[in-house]
Parts: sequence; C-alpha cells; structure tokens
Amino acid sequence: MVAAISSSQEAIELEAKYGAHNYHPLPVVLNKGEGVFLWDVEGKRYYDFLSAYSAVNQGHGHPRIINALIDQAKELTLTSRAFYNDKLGAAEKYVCETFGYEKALFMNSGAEANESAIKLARKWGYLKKGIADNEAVIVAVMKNFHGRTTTIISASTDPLARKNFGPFMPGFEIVAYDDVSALQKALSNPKVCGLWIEPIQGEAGVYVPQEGYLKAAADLCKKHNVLLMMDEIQTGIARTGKMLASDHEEVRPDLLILGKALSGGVLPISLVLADDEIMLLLKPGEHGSTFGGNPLAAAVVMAALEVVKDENLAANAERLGRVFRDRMNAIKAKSDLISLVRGKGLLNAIVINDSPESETAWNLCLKFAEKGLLAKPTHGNIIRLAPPLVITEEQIHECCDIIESCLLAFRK
Ligand code: IF1
Repeated sequence: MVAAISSSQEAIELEAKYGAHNYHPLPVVLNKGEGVFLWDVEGKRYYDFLSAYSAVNQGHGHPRIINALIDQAKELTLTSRAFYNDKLGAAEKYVCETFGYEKALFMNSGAEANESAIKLARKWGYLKKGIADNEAVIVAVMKNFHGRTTTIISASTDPLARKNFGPFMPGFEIVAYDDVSALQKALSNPKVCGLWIEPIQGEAGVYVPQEGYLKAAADLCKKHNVLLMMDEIQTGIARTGKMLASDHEEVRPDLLILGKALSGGVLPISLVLADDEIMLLLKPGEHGSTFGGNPLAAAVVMAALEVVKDENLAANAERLGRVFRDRMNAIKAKSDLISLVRGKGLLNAIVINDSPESETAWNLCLKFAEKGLLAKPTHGNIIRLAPPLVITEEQIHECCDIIESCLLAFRK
C-alpha cells in the first residue's frame, strides 16, 4: 500500500516531482467532497464554486449516484462493445427519452464526444448533402473551447491551446461568436456541413450571447442545410437553469454534445445525441472506444440524470442564479474591482477590473480560499463562480458574504 499523504505540501511536492506540469492549481489539496463542500488534507472545509468545471452539478458524493456506481461495479464494469451488456440499451433509451432524440452514442471525455460529432457531421455532409469528398467545412467561433485534441485545437483561436502543437486539421472556418451576419455569410458556403458552438462560452469567461442568437443560428442552419452541433458539455444538465442552455431559446440541435455532469463527476461519460438520419450513418467498425458505453457508465448516467430531475436542479439553478447575480451586482455597486457580472442559472462569472495579465483575480481567489470558498480565474481577470446545483439559498448568501468581504477588503 502506498503511504497516505501527511500534508498538503507533501502532495504538492509529489505532483511537482512526478506529474506533468500542465496545470497551475490553486495551492489547495483536497481529500473529501460532500454536496457543495470540499475538505483539504488539513481538514479545512470549502464551498466548491467550480464544481469541477460543471461536472459536479449534483454535488459531491451524491448517495444515489455513488450507490449506482458501487452496485454496478460489483456486477460488471466493462465488456467492450465486442459483446452486448444488460445496461447500455436501457441507458441509451433513457437519454434518448430525456433529451428527445432517436439515437445515442456514448463516449468518455467531452473531447471524444466533440470528435465524434465532427465525424458524424462530415459523413452526413458527404453522403446526405453531397459535399465533395474531404472538402467538408465545419464553422466554429472565436474563443471556442471544445477540448484539447489536435483536431479540436485546429479550430481553436487560443494561442496557448495551439502553439507548438501543429500541424493542424483542415476543414474549419472560424467566425465571430454572437454575430448573426457572420453566420449568414459563412453558412451559405455549400461545403459547410456543420456549425459548432457552445450556447454560452464557458472557458471564454461565461460569455452569454445576445438573446435570440441561438435561434438565429438554428434558423440559418436549417436555411442552408447545415447541422447545428451544440456543445453543451459545460452548459448542459441543468447548469444554466434549464436542462439544456439551448432550451432557453427552444433550439433543438441536430447534434447534441454532452459530458461532465452526465455522471455527476464520478467517472468520465460523454454523449452525442442525434436522430436516425445522422446517427445511422455510422457503420460497424467506423467508430468507437474501449470504454464507450460501458455498463458502469450506463448505470451511473441513469442515476445521475434521475437526481437532476427528482431534485429539480434546473429550477434551483434558475432561481438561485438570479439571487446570486443580484448579490454580485450589489457588490459591484460598492467595489471598483468588479467591472461586469454575467451568467445564466448557476453558471456565472465576475470580470475583475484589472488587466488579464494582472495577478488580481488569482490573489482574490487565494483570499476566497482563506475564507472557505474555492474558485479559479479563467483568462486572467475573469473569475468563474459555479457551485453545485444542490446549493441552498442560505448557502448562496453565505458564499456571497465571503465574496463581498474579500472584494471590499482587497488591496491590489
Ligand atoms: C481543461 C476549460 C472549462 C468544455 C466544453 C468540451 C470540453 C470542455 C464546453 C472537453 C472541458 C474543461 C477541461 C479542463 C478545464 C475545463 C474548462 F477551461 F478547459 F475550458 F470548463 F471551461 N466542451 N472543459 O468546457 O471536455 O475532454 O475535458 O471532458 O482541459 O483544462 P473534456
């Protein structure tokens, strides 16, 4: 048995010595989670205001999800898709009925689901739209985030995601986000098979597009016979106050891409949903993955989504998101540190009134941590604030008090 970690410092040193340095974590070492709370090695309790980037919408260690995990793990965890198992079909039916599609494709990471959607859109473009072979184009948008694979970063506009990782995959055209005229122009290209967007750009700093943008994008896709590929990996599963962020504008994507909270954070599960015309284009041997659709994930995803429905997490996110933004705007009125508050449901962010290169947002997050609230900046001066959706109104106010006290006491 490996010796237990005796201190946070020891854990940090082990990772520095033996792990890739592809993250710069806040100096907090966690060893327990329950609901909206996390504890560090020294026993200090924190409110989790990141929710593992919206993977833990149901709260840490939700008993119904953990029990589904344990019960299934005792029976069967993996068969590969070389054989059938008794859970995948039930899970496919469950998610098709939950989201209103004819077919489901289970993968593991969000990046894999996006890669699957790219393959589906391209194959549809060739066989259904008649695009010349290997000439299909997918339109993506500035400041997108869809994952870290070399094909996905081929569509990225973030130098940090791309530098030194070329050469890149052709077949992507990038247009401005939240710009309908840019879409009108780009989608009129007959070689375009898909429009690939997030309904709210999470990583870009919780950028909420203008009301009507999603509907306009969907209408233009229909007009130009282009598939709407909606990446709801971060915005889906009740995070923005509806089951899907697309639901706010009653938009039904042609390819719905999900991940993260599909499992409530207990294991990687991702999913592409589409109707038969698209999904049945995939033939045996053309796509797959070792763990995709494993019985453990199948059991967990049904429990995790059942929790979202039974506990009305979307309604809670809608209601408490408004409470939260009202509190943040009240703080903004008293502090020159906040230049903007934005978000939907419980996916929110405050933009700090300092340059992205400054340490202000980082130092504020260190202060939050001292007071028992964990959050982390994105793009330097934006602090994403996204607790598990099981949070109560009383807890929201306690967390706003922490944020307020830190902001009002902060000196650059
Ligand atoms: C990291 C970001 C958030 C995503 C959307 C696909 C994926 C993600 C909208 C890929 C993943 C994670 C990845 C993680 C940090 C986090 C993140 F900062 F990277 F961009 F949330 F904003 N589409 N986002 O948000 O899913 O392959 O990771 O399962 O890579 O640092 P994945």
